[in-house]
Amino acid sequence: MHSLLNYSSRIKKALDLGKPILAMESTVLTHGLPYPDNLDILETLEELCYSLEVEPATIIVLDGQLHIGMDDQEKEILKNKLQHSQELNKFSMRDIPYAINYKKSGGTTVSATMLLSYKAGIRVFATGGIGGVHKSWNETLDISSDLKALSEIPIIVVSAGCKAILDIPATLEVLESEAVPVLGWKTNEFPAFYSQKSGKKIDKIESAKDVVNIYKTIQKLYPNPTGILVANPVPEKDQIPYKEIAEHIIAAIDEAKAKGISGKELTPFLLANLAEKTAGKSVQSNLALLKNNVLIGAQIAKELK
Ligand code: PSU
Ligand code: MN
Repeated sequence: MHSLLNYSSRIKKALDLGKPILAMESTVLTHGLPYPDNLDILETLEELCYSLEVEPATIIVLDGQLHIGMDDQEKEILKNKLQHSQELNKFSMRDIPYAINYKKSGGTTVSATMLLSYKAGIRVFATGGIGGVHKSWNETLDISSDLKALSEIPIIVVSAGCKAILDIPATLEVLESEAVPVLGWKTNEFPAFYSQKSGKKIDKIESAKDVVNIYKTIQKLYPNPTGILVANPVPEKDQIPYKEIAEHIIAAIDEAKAKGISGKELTPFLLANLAEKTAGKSVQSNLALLKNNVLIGAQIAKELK
């Protein structure tokens, strides 16, 4: 086992016994969802994993310690920090060494979670939506390191596509350039997070077995194996059609620009702003798609065995 990592007792056991494990990120808890929804969703998602006989490994950094799976003790620490608004950062891949050195706490983004999952020997991870190319990319060069991680770390990531706050066509172009397979779960259409459809076509897969076959082929074939993005649309009843959310997105981006918000603050700002503008509808949709991604991630975790 890796010396920089702290495994929860359940994950240690699951790894020893070769039980299926599904990794989950924690930025969605610290920055993606408003309080107090973020307190409950961790339990909800973990319960869902248990009901599917898969071990959830929520990945988080607390006081400079890298946690692979959270025991009750870590959950208490997180709850306390959330309830008392103590410092919780947003850590992407490059922030991890700094966080260890200065004993910082924070949620791990998709890129950091992919890195730590890989180090821990976990091969599949469920999130809400990945980061990607921001609409302002030609002025700001704001491209999430989630895309770099997908191009370099051989982990299967299940997400509801990427948020419509991003430049979706440009995000798909980068994934294509980097040779990252983008596979639609029973669909030919790349989903747009809150919405089932983005208008962009992708390759369709039908089962967890298909994903695992493709994953195994990549390990045999690529000189530097990439990750895989499994794009799983939000359930129809929980979606916010793009037409409905588009005006809010444009307004949120304008507000961010006026306030000079950029860098790692941008995504959390836009998400919080949309939650406000849609009177919580975007949060409901976010919760539903997270659960939906855990369902598929769990199937893939089982198939990997
Ligand atoms: N999707 C969500 N909520 C989130 C994020 C994605 O539904 O909070 C987070 C993820 O952790 C993702 C990060 O990795 O936003 C991307 O941030 P940035 O654009 O700064 O790379
Ligand atoms: Mn960014």
